[in-house]
Amino acid sequence: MRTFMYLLSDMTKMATDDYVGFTFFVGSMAMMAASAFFFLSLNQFDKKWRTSVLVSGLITFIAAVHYFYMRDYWDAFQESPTFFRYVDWVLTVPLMCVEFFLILRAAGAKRSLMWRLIFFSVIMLVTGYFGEAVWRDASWQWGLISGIAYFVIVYDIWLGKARKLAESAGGEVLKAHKILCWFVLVGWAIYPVGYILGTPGGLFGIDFGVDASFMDVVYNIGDAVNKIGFGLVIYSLAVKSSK
Ligand SMILES: *C/C=C(C)/C=C/C=C(C)/C=C/C1=C(C)CCCC1(C)C
Repeated sequence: MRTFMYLLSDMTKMATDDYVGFTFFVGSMAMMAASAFFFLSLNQFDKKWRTSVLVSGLITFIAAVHYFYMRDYWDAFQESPTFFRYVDWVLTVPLMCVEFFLILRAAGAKRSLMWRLIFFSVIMLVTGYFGEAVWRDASWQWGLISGIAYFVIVYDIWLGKARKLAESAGGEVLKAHKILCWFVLVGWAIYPVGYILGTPGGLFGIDFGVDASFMDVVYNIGDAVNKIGFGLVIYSLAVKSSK
């Protein structure tokens, strides 16, 4: 409730050029709306699809809660809420990996595939956090390790085991898998771009001199597109497969 009061009382005070504050605000509302949408739709699906849509709702809901905090933090300190940002990601990105497992489970996906994706996503995020918040002097080295972990995930879903399972599943599952793969390849690539531009020296020591708050705008737009979009792909797969 406190958060909501803050949001209301600050709305009129928010500067018109505060793009970070604005995107935090819009982001939190979009994540909330998406969560309500996913949760309330659950009953219309066959049982085996409910978990997938439930996880979509959990992803946007966890993000919404973090967005309320991040918006307050930004409002109070005019500083990037990097810690909350990464806590949000470390909870939601592994859940996105779980989604790949859930849609491929009927085709025979093993838990080991899920844990492998989760493992690399955690490595990607923890090393990214080190480079962005802890050892900024070594930001490109940490960013590089993070990038390698990211490519392992991209490889697994595009060309590795997950791809083979999607092909053997065929039909709507294969279609959905392909769209999710594009989200990971293109939608997720927004984040390293934000990191490179917003963290001094983020790319082999090059300083792009971009204001750090720029990174927040990039991450906020990326989150909305990726989390809600990802969820909608799962939702539409569940709709089509439940008839
Ligand atoms: C909902 C949140 C999502 C989908 C967040 C995804 C984040 C990434 C794919 C971050 C990747 C990074 C790199 C590949 C290198 C630089 C450091 C990171 C953490 C920004």
